[in-house]
Amino acid sequence: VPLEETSLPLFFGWFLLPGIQDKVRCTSMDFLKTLDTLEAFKKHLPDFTVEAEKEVDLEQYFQANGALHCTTKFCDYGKAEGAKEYADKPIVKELYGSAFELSLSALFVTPRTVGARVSLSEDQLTLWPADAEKEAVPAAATLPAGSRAHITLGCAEGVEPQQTGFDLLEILALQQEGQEGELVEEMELGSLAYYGKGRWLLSLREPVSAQACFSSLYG
Ligand code: 2AM
Repeated sequence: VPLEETSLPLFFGWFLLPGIQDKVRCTSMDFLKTLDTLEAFKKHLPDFTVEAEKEVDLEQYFQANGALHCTTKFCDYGKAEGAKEYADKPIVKELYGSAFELSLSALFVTPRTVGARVSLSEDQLTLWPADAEKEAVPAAATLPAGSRAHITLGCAEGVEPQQTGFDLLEILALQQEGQEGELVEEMELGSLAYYGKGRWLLSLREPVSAQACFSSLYG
């Protein structure tokens, strides 16, 4: 990469502090461990994986990637549209390096990704790019800003991390159309609903509050 292109990061986002990363990973593991033992999950297994398997070990199925974070703006070292404009925003410069409390309100699993939904506060939304939802899934264009905010917890083999945000938006678009999902089970962590095509959403009874630093990764 030429030097002039390295002045912008791969992405900006909130990076979870180490202690809370462990907690979120454990919560996610507990959820996956429970989910693949549920009768309802086994019943819908053909929607989840096309392979003629009778069982799936979700903890093995998803690969975890690096440090847990919630991407605000993917810059691709300046190659992504709007990257420089975002980096030059006064609010981005002002809040760079500041601490935040993110609220994790749900966990979701699809045949492609597992992630946590992040419910952004008004303050946090000032760092959210205006076009984040529009550039993603067409059906998501009318969802409120910040709907795509998430933490990728794992991806199935060969799946790109940006898929996690698309998967979340798909579920939220269904909710917006009035599909509440099929309530499957009250779990210790919250209520689990099924949205078809292998899509599962666990609304957390108690949102997980996660300390995070707004920063960027050069990678
Ligand atoms: P994620 O935010 O869903 O986890 C580095 O690849 C990071 O930037 C990952 O966290 C990834 O996905 C995010 N990312 C990659 N490509 C992206 C894109 N086109 N739009 C938004 N985020 C992207």
